[in-house]
Amino acid sequence: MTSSKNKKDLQLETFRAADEGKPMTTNEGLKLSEDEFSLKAGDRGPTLMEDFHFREKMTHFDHERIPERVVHARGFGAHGEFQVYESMKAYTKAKFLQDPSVKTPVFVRFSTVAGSRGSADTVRDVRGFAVKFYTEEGNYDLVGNNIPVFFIQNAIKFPDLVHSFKPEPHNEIPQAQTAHDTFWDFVVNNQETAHMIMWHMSDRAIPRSYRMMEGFGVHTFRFVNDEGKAHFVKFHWKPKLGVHSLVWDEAQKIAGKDPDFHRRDLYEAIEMGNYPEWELGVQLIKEEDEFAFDFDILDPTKIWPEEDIPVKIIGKLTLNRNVDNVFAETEQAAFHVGNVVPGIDFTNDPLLQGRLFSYTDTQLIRLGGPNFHELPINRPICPFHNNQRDGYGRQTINVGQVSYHRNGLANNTPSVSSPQEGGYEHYQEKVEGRKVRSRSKSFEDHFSQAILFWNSMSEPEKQHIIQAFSFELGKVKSKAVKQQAVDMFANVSPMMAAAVANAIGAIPPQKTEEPKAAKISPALSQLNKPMLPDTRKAGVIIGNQFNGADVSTVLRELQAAGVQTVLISEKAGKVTGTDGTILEATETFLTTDSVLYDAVYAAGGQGISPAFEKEGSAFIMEAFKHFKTIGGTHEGTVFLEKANILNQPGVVSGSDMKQFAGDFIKAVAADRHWSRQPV
Ligand code: HDE
Repeated sequence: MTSSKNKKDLQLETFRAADEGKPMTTNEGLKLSEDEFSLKAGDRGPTLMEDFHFREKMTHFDHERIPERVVHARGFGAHGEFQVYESMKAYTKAKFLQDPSVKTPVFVRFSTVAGSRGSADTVRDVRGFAVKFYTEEGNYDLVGNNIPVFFIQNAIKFPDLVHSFKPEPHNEIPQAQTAHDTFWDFVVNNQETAHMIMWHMSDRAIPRSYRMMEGFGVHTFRFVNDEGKAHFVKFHWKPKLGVHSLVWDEAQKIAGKDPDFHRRDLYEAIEMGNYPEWELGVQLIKEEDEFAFDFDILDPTKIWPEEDIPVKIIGKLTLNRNVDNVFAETEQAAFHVGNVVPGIDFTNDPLLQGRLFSYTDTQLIRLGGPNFHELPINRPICPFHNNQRDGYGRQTINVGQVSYHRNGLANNTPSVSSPQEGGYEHYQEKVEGRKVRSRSKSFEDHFSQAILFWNSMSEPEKQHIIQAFSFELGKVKSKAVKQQAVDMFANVSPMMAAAVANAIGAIPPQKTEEPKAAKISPALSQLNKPMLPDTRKAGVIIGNQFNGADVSTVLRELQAAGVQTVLISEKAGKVTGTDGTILEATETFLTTDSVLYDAVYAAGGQGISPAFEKEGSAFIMEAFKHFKTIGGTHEGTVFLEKANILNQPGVVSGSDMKQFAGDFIKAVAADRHWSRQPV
């Protein structure tokens, strides 16, 4: 494994095969003379059993599929590197967090949770954000999500939760959606879900790009330093590009127009050299302050508000290399919350404790046995030695006579290491208690932080939450479930619950008094995150006889600001400007769609046909409806005039090209223009 971007280095790895230009052989290495016809008794006769080549090829094909992940089946990964900004020695002895000059190779897999492997990227769902650090002390996996809390508090409920959101078993409908009866039945009967549901109904569940999502370790972990002193820690990934989302109508349309929208976005960004970056942040709480908060810091349905416990930014993750083979790398990647290094330890969060069992267990069936750690993507970069042997698919040829610990014949090696030599030592937390199956009293408050989340949202974000509830519950058939949901979320905001009740035909809640907004956390609103134009995609509507000099100036300015442009015209190919400038249109209205862009620039052209003009208007109006930046110059301005949107927020026009480009770029950075009025 290497973090290098140099393909030459990669070819040195024995497990990476470049087949191009090589003679074809069987898997046994026999050169083949024919690969199109099976061996038959006569030209028109039956195929012969003797045809070992046919049998090998077909058998391999017949066994090409492995079970998809039971959750997080749909995902996409990339390689990169992580670098710490300053030594974290005071808090943890983890080696990869000590030296700012060290680059640790990483592999990251993003995913949706509910859908099958072939489902669409832009569904309303939580996103997985799993990071494997290949450190010199072994692999460390930070297996997180883009939402900082979870639906349930105890792992034993996980199969129930998952069964409720998967397609219903009697008809296997719906795919990759929570908008159905069983999920909401689970929610109303498990009120600990309240906080997570608020996030799930928010814009966080329909991200614009994997590159524009936060990531969270969710659980409380422990950092332990070399003196054995521990801190509770929560992990955050903060995207350099800010946190951005789609709007729901757009997300649903993209699911049809380009089901691969998120994986394409990540793949293309890396191919173009726009390497996505996230900063790693940690929130730290001293061991002695474990009980200093009005929530239990081990409860995975609670955040630690950033305003109370600041996020200390400690390093940077960069993704800079696409995989060579999605199956071999992304699909075979096996993450495990229990893959830790000295200096990182667990807490008694009952959700985390259950995950420590589940991940290895699931790999055993998915990857077909206990040797999945030998797959190239899962191998540590440091040597590994122990007395484990054999099993399906074993690759390592362990030499020697001895395969047991406490031996004399090999001088009792492989030997264990003391903590000073790098041996992992579990944090010696004192525990005592009765064996019970119960919820801790300190885990009983399900609504305070759901209220905190709601109160921290901006007005447009609140409206989106109401619309999301109305959509999801609107799809629920059971009137009882709908009503229970309205009553449950009246505990968060009676106003919100009443608006939802109104939309879905339920009775408004009896409760009318809004809970007191004791606190808000500005860090929870996406509108308070960085706003940049970088790597946003603008569709440029252009026709023959466009103003060559002016349009070229605009395109240059956009490019310089990092805004990507895609030219859309009547036909794919060359478009000619008034001054002879020739540009290349790569898309037509047949091959692309308004929902696939962050912004539209109507550059126009004197040669635009009435049919093209009609389609261009529809394209622009769709962008307008989705609150996107729209710009027009020259004949393009006519589109905006005709649509009567010229004076609306985020609609830019002008005759000074530099000024226009500057305004357009600013509007793209501001992202969506929520104060726009319908026309
Ligand atoms: Fe997972 N989860 N999970 N999960 N999870 C899996 O492991 C599980 C939870 C997360 O890209 C499975 O290899 C239990 C929280 C990600 O390969 C499985 C519980 C968080 C991924 C599993 C949880 C996650 C998984 C399925 C409740 C955020 C995809 C396939 C106790 C902190 C990793 C697999 C990838 C995958 C179990 C809850 C994140 C079945 C039992 C909370 C990102 O082992």
